[in-house]
Amino acid sequence: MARKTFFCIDAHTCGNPVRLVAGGGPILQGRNMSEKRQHFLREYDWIRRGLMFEPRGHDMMSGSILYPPHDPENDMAILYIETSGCLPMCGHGTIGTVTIALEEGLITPKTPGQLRLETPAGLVKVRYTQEGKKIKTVKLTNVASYLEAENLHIMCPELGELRVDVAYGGNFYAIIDPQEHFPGLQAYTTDKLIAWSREIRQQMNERYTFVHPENPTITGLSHILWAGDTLHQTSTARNAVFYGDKAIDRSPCGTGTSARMAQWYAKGQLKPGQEFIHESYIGSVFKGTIEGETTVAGKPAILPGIEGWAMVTGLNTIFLDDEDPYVHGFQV
Ligand code: PYC
Repeated sequence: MARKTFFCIDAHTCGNPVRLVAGGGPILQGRNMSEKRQHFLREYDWIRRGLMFEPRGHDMMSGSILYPPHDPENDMAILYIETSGCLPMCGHGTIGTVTIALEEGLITPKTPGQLRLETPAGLVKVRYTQEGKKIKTVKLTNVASYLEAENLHIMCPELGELRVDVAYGGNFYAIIDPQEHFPGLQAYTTDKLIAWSREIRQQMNERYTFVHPENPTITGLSHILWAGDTLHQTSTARNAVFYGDKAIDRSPCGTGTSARMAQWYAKGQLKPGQEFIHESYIGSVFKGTIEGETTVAGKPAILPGIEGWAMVTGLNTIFLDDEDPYVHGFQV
């Protein structure tokens, strides 16, 4: 019998789960997190599937594994694991991971109140606030985010032809604003949004190629962001972000918020100094800001600031046992 044990700490960021693997993660080869991600995908993806999919996880499950930084100036390095795969970057995952790591004493920041994190998509800087042992807010400055393409057209079952923009915020997003054609998000059930998203993602990836111009390991459109009416008057916009095969993000989605801000910025609808309060499908909120302006392969880009909060929910020691027919998880 071979049984692997993973010591996990669970949390949620504004409603979306984060499972931090604090012990039991594999030793990975690579000079940076992008290379380590490739090694993980080649040899250890069974760990992701076992810890994220049913029966140990569920459709929305998302998590991370911590590694020592490659550059001694930085505080830690993060690998993201999720039902959707091994993301280059995950915003809600970062907010949850930072909260867990600080509250549970997994890291000691070089500078109190600040962290420098190596992610597969690049360096992410963090500022956090604390009351006693509790982390109250985590604000990350994400990787450069930009509008990749606009006014693409795609056929959606039932909704017909839709206009789609594609933006990068650490992952590639198709951004669809159904209000241009139909009433707001509340008009659709999650089952419909999920089924349409799966179909649209497949069509988009068959028809177009998405590769990050500065990191060719970041490829493919993985997420669909449906824009919609806000629930609260104080919010700027609301979304339902689809990922994996059956997930709608319960948080406002950090990389999705970054992509949406980059889209608005490129169209002149968002300027440095303006806040972008982004609501999730369940009404939880991230505060978005523009922390810097830059370019990616000649395209105007921003460094999005994303602020949110997370709550640690418990400790979870998980076994992956070879005798279990569902050791590597399943999806229905
Ligand atoms: O917060 O970036 C995010 C994210 C990606 C997938 C789910 N959440």
